[in-house]
Amino acid sequence: LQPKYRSSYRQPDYWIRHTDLLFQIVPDPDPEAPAGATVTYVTSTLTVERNADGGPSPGIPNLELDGEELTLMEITVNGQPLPWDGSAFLLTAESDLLVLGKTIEAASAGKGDFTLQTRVLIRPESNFELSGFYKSGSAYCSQCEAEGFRRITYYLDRPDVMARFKVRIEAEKAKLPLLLSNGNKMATGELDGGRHFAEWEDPFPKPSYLFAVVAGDLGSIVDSYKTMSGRDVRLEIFSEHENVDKLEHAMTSLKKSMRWDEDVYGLEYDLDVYNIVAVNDFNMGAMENKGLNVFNTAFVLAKPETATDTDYERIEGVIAHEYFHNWSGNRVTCQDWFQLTLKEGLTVFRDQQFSADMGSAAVKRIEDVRVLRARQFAEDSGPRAHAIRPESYMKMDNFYTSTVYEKGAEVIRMYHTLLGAAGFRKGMDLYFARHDGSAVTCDDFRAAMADANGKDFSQFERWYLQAGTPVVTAKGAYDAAQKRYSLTLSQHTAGTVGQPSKLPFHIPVRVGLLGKDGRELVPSTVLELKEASQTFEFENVEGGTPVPSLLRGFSAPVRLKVEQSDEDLAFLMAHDTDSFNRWEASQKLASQAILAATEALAGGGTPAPLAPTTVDAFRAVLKAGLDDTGVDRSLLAYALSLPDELTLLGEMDVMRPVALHEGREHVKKSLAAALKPEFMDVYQALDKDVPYLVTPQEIGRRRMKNVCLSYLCTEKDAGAVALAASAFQRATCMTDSIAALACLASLPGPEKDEALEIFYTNAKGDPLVLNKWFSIQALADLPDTIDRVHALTRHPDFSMKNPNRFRALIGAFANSNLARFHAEDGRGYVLVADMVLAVDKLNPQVAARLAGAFSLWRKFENTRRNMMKSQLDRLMAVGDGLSRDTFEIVSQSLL
Ligand code: B3K
Ligand code: ZN
Repeated sequence: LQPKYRSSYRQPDYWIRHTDLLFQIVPDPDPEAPAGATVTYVTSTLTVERNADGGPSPGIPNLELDGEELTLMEITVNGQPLPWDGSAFLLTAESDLLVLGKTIEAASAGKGDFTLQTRVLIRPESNFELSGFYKSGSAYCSQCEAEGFRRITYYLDRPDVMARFKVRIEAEKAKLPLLLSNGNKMATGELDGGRHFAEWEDPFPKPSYLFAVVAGDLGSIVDSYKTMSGRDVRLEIFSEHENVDKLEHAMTSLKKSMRWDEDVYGLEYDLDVYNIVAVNDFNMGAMENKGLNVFNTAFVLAKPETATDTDYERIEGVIAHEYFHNWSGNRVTCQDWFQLTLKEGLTVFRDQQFSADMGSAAVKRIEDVRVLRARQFAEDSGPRAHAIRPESYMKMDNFYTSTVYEKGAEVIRMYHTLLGAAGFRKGMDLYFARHDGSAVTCDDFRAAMADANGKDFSQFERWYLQAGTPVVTAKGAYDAAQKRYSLTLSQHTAGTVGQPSKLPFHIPVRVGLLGKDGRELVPSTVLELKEASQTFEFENVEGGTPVPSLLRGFSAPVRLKVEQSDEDLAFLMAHDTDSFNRWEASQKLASQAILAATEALAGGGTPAPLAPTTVDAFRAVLKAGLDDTGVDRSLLAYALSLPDELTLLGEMDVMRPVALHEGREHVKKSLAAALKPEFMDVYQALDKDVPYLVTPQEIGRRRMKNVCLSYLCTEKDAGAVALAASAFQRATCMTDSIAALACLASLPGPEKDEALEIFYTNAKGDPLVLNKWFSIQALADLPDTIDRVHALTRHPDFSMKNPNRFRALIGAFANSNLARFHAEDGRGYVLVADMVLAVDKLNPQVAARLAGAFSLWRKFENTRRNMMKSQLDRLMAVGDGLSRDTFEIVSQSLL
């Protein structure tokens, strides 16, 4: 289990310039095989070329091709079959390589250029890892990023090897009428025995991770798009036939994305077709294969009865994300996998900008920061902390992390903040002009930003080198006589595993100053904090001590420490001109109250009553919700939503999840009690029976209404049950139905089980709706949640083979029901470790991700710390029986 290091990057000794593939899906020749079973033969013809200038090895070195779970049937060089006596090639079982040595020298007259053909047998039907070529439902599909192509054929499976691909697929026509691959369709035709074929050609050289192939019997919707230069692109989205009525939103989102990338970045689509295929079994959200995206159904299918507002928003975002990859990822790709954030951080930033433009920028920013704080801050504070450009990995799939993606996007956002929109665009233009068609590095991106703007980004490199979340401390002082306000900003980043000390980062801190009357005295300005500590002076500040509004829009991925009284926070909640910071003030006000209550409860005491300032501040938000003149109710809803438990846990020196849960419930109940009539008024005013529309106004209305409902259900009494049960019965869209069910599921009495049964029946087997049904129960705040989850693992609809279903139940429980996962008796830990072991045998990527639920064990109070550690030890003890993916996570967690 050798890790790979970023520092060991060398160019390959050989390039592959042309890759011709033949896929033959045929009946399984094994007489014992079940009826209808198939195997696939893949014949690959590669034009191999010696890397003349950059290849690290002298002479004619060995060619070592990656391969995993392949059965080699035939191999030829320049059309000549190679002998199988070990003299011409070598198959190394332990390292999964096909090695060609002396053969090359002879075949290429000492030049190193030749044609290699292999024919392998693969078994998509028993590929439960969902990497490589596999079956989902009745369709065959592929997932190659990061290193799945080697499970299809022997190859130089690394992103800097870019080839032109031609693909021919042959299959039984009746069962698999649809045959797709990347690029343009060149030919189709009939074959003997009811079989047919299709041939595809992708004119753009690409790395193997962007390859895709699909064969199935699917339905679709078709549309078209005229690009800014006037070319027509055929757009088609495929799904199982019964889901074709849920594709329209994805199509609309795709067309919006195409327009937006032209408008904002001048980037145009480059092929004549753009295909998207939705499959039910998928490890991640979606995949940006050139011209043929493959999506998890959860990120495509939507209709009001089956998808929530959040689903609609997420679909729009992910469709855009994969589309934007066509430039940031495909046209310009990564030199090696350590550079993953080059394409992912950049593309997440681009999809965030897009969603901001489609709806409300402030709402989008709040949603993104909530996720970053909950997930990425946690990752950064544990043993798996890594820089956005990691230094080593064992299994690349373990590095598709919140740090690489979401913090990576924050780093891109900081360029944007430091350069402004126009400067950032100049940098992007230069990046694409310099690197179109090549595989590059994060340093190349940074250089483009610097060179296009004449700006020094050398210190900025530390964001790529150092792990951990910086803590920025702010202290202000006002000199009334001089009318001068001085702001001292200091930064410190705690050591992380393997990186005990850190150098100061280059941090953009956007600030404004407000007068006591709410007027903006100093408008938003970006301070550049580069030293450990710096003081910034603001002159001519009139009207007494101002209230600073710091880190506006969350201008850097840091934790801000600043003394703010409840009064200042209430003031900012009401008056800050920066919408994000109005929300931020509400969160800080709530956090302070929750953490104080938690401390009291953990010490066996009773929490103090809520400060009247806090109650009044929340009352004002509720009152604003009654205003019908265009207020953004999503913003209000988020201001009313208390910070989530994972974020709050990260604020505690010693993590006490159950006390925290109780502290948070205490604050929520207190607010609900103090403002019951106000919550009820808003709830009733917004509880309208109107047609379902996915507009920011309507989403905001539902969001605010449902937040009120959740407050009104915190006191677990008969009134709450009646309210939630009625909301559930009256719901006419999934958003309202799931919001009501989520409340009901944590309340006592038989109503919840009745509602769950109705929900289950109404789902009529729809997999995405059933996922919600499982999640709601895993997230419930009930004394017997763990027993219910146990029982659900034996439910006929539960499956370890479907990642969505598995995560809906087990992932939700382990990552989002902290009080139950971390329950005193340790049963939550045992259950999750059991599940890691069970799923690891089928799907290591899914298992490894779940195992991450234990990684912060050192930060918990003693009892839990020991119990979590013993589950990690138990996983470690499996030894060779553990997948490399899970081994990497478990062993790192123990560091
Ligand atoms: N690039 C893919 C992720 C592939 C994950 C491989 N384990 C999706 C995306 O970020 O767009
Ligand atoms: Zn991506």
